[in-house]
Amino acid sequence: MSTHVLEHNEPDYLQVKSKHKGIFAWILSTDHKRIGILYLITMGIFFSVAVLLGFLMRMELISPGKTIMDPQTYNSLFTLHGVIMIFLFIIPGLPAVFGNFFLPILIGAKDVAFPRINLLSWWLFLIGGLLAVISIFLPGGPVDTGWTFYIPYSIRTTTNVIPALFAAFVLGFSSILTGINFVTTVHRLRAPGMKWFKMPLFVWSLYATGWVQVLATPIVGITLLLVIIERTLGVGIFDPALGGDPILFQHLFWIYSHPAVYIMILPAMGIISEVIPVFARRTIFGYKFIAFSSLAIALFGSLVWAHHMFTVGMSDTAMWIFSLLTFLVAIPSAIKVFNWVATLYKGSIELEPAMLFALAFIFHFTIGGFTGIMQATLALNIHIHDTSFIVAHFHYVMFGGTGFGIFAAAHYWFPKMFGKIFNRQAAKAAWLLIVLGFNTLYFPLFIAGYLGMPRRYYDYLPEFHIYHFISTVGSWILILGLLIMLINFFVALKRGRKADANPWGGETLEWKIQSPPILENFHEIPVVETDPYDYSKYEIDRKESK
Ligand code: HEM
Ligand SMILES: [Cu+2]
Repeated sequence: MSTHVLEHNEPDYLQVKSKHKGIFAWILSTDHKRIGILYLITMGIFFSVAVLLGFLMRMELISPGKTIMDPQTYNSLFTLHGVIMIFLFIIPGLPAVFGNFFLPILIGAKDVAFPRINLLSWWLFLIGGLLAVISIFLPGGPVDTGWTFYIPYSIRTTTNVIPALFAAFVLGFSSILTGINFVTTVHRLRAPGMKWFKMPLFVWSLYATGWVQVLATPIVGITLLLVIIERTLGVGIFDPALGGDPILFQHLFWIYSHPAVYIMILPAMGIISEVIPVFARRTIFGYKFIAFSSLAIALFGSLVWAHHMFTVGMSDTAMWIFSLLTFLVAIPSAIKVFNWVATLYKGSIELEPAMLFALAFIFHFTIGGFTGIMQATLALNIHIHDTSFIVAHFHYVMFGGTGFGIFAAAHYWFPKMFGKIFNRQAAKAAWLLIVLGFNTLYFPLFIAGYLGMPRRYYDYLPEFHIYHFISTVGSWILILGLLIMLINFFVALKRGRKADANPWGGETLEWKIQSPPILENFHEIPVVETDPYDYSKYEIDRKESK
């Protein structure tokens, strides 16, 4: 493999001259790395806005009664917060940013299979995002239906449901195109010797995710269009007043939106599988189990949608089956956790920032997983349905899991992407605040929810005050940590020390090329001979030194 990195003096992808000038060299670029950065910037902005909305909601909830806003505003805020976090941050997050940047590199390719379609997906993402933002300011006011757009309310409300639905529809296209691109890239563009079982696990996870994106997203796209049709033409598909079936909407919605949970979590699991072996200096335990469990999660995870609907009035048989299937999805998820922990066992662990975020991921994901099993239990589900227990659960999975996966990836790959190294002490301090703040923010909501605090409520009874108060204080700590993390990255971009090609001692292909990479990633396409996580030399060293 070519390791004579520094002898060539080609400009890296950040400096490459193209036929376009200035910003156009970016927004018209078909280089997968630049597209990844475009997603990073747009998503970063959307994320900040949604965190701000979350902060405002928490301020409202710090004490009972009206604190800083009226109820209608609160409804719009949780809708926008949800829509932005889900459709503009956590679903596209890992595939679009880190998948775009690293998938081709990890399999030894120069780009994705369809670079122009890749650019088109970013444009659709941007347009969809802007539409969602514009919908806030149109007459009628911001949507207030919740991000799930449940019928019949989303047909009755006079707020701007149609532009918001249309925005989500456009975003769906973007997601489908990314999925098609990744699946094709994995099939067609692997370097010589990169057999299926030599692929890094992040690639496996993106591959499984790609299939879910392609197969599930069209369903929600059509469903959202049907709601628009229902609102404008009143056909009577979903509207009970016209003989339609509101529960049909919920089925169609969750047939996509439950698998979407795996679009969110699988790539994060893939990143954890990259980070752990590197910082434990151990060959990953159970490579094939981890690879296949991604496929199993994608497959079984697509069959469990109605666990969101145990209280709508389904037949007992349906409830039993969906409950059982949901328990089954826990198995491949647990396999991954066991394999990560087994990899850590007797490793020589280095607590670098990326590793710290990965460990926090495992901790939060385990809590999210167990509380998910609680919800899959029919009797318990009836008790905790639509309480803040659910809010705590999905924030543990989505934020504590995928969010932390994004942070792990950001710290792990930052030196490769920008050729700079950040301040590791500051990164660890940020990590500590984020973990503390996160748990202070969301753990009390489990208790409050179990005791009966409903979700999506603007006001509450005095006995819930203490939980909300602690939770709001937690949000301040969390946001402080997020700010430190962000500032640390910006300072590193401006003034960071130059990063080596391989600062963490990784074995996958991205660490064998220069930081930041050149336009076509590799000077010559590598021939792959070793496994992606071959740390046997460290393991032998360790045995000998005993
Ligand atoms: C600083 C960070 C955050 C804060 C303070 C926050 C706070 C909140 C609050 C107070 C609600 C309203 C719950 C309700 O009324 O039922 C909420 C809802 C929601 N949050 Fe967050 N959140 C944060 C981060 C995130 C992240 C990172 C995600 C996604 C990954 C997320 C996803 C959601 C979703 C989807 C809802 C909608 C709940 C619903 O409509 O039922 N949040 N959040
Ligand atoms: Cu689900």
